[in-house]
Amino acid sequence: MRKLEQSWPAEAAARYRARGYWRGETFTRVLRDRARERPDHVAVVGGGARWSFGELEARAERLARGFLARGLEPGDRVIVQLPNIPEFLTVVFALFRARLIPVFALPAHRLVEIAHFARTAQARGYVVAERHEGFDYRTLAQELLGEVPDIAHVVVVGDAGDFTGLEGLPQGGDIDLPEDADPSDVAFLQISGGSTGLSKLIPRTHDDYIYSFRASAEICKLTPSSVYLAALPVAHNFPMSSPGVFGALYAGSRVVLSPSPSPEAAFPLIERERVTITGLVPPLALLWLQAAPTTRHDLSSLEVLQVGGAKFLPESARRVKPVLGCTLQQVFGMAEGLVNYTRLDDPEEIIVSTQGRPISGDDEVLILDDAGQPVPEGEAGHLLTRGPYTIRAYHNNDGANARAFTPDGFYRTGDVVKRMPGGYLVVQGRAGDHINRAGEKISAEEIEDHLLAHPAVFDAAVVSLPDDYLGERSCAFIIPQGEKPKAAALKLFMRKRGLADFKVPDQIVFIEAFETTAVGKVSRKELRAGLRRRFLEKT
Ligand code: J2J
Repeated sequence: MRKLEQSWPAEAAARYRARGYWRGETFTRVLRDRARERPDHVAVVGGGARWSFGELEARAERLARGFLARGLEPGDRVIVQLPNIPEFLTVVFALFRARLIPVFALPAHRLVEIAHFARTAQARGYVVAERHEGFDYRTLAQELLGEVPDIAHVVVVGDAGDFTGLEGLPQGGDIDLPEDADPSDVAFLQISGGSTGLSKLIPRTHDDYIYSFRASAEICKLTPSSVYLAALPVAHNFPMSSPGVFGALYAGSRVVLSPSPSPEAAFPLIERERVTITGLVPPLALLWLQAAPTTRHDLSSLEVLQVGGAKFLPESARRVKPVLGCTLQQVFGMAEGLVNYTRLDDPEEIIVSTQGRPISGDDEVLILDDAGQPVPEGEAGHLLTRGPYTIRAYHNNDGANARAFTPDGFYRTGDVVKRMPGGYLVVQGRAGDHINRAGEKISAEEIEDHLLAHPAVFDAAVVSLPDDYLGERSCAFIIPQGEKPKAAALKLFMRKRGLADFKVPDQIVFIEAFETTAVGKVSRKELRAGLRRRFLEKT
């Protein structure tokens, strides 16, 4: 079996075990335990389905045999690109049961991203839904096979066309399922926000990830009578694990999957299923705050609204309780690990003005100035962290590892934060050049590279601009080559290259030249900062 690496130094691992964070649990055991304890409790609701814990486990087992009978082998990586449908959970638990390694992609990803994940993870399988929001993923699968021939198996949920459907997988009744994973094994690859260049893959182990969502479920006070609504795309780390669908299932709660985070889709589900907790990114929280006062749906079951992924401003945060009648919880997390929460019983001022404090007493947090020295409490600095669920390395990426981790294993988050009394963090901004567009992280560098491939683009610099709705939007400054192209044509060019829609620049500004200094060219970072500053001064 091809094993993936993620390891903590022996001393740290021993400490995390001794302190009860890593309890030797695996995803398969967690589901088995819940299925034994409450086989008939409804675990998953979505589409037309209502599956109990018992049914979820039985379906996952059947599918696990199906994947292996189909020819996938334990250790193989399988890209999972599914929207919020109940099959997401059966597929993922089936992959765990078969010792296959899911690689999570978002429904918004297109050929460029999927091919990159497939190559980097050396994936052999790809599981997609037939279509979602008008997009046909079978076409994408076809294109992927052209680019990455190592993908030997495509499985489609829904009408499979020329591919194999989930229901059409071989029954595999005579296939022996492998022994369960070791808890310290890598369970799956998660996708990084991609602050520089292409997204990196994040190997998470059973031990570390299960700790993060078990502790999150405790912080969020989930019980078997809680109902968690997954409104954001469930493959994202926030709705997956903070506490997300996994934390909810761990606690024996019910998971409800909304096909979209819009009030139109989510409000009726909240009413029908008596949802108690859900999570949103700030722009969606604003939309909900706008829609709630006039909705005909009863939202009174909602006890907690979590907001995270990007900064939620105090003015907006203050409105949550009066408008929605529930407790706000700010969540500042990252797929690499560290997650901070305001606690449900924190004073209102902490809840509205901070992004919370870490999950674990063993989350080590450093806040350093540019010279690497700790800053005093209340002053802004670079956030570095290590702990029982923060990775020590990306998958197969020595260059990124050398940049992102210190020699003693701290992860450089790229975020600039202040530490307040009690260890609460306030996010001030970030050091890197990515754009946080409504919680979707976009690397300026990656977009510039795509723009430069257009024959009419001489040079390009992509920056973030403040945006009332998105928080930040992307703006590409372009020096044309020859005849100036139309902005719409450039955007279409980006889409046709197979780039996720959210990465297509929101705004394009043509300029004649970039600034250089007397000494020569300025760095890309200074260039982007200068362009942003001058643009904002003019408007
Ligand atoms: C400001 N910036 C924030 C916040 C994340 C829970 C919640 C979110 C994520 C996530 C996650 C922020 N205020 N409240 O994985 O489990 C920015 C920071 C951070 C980056 C990570 C989770 N919450 N951010 O958003 O991997 O810049 O994870 O480093 O997508 O989002 O992005 P991502």
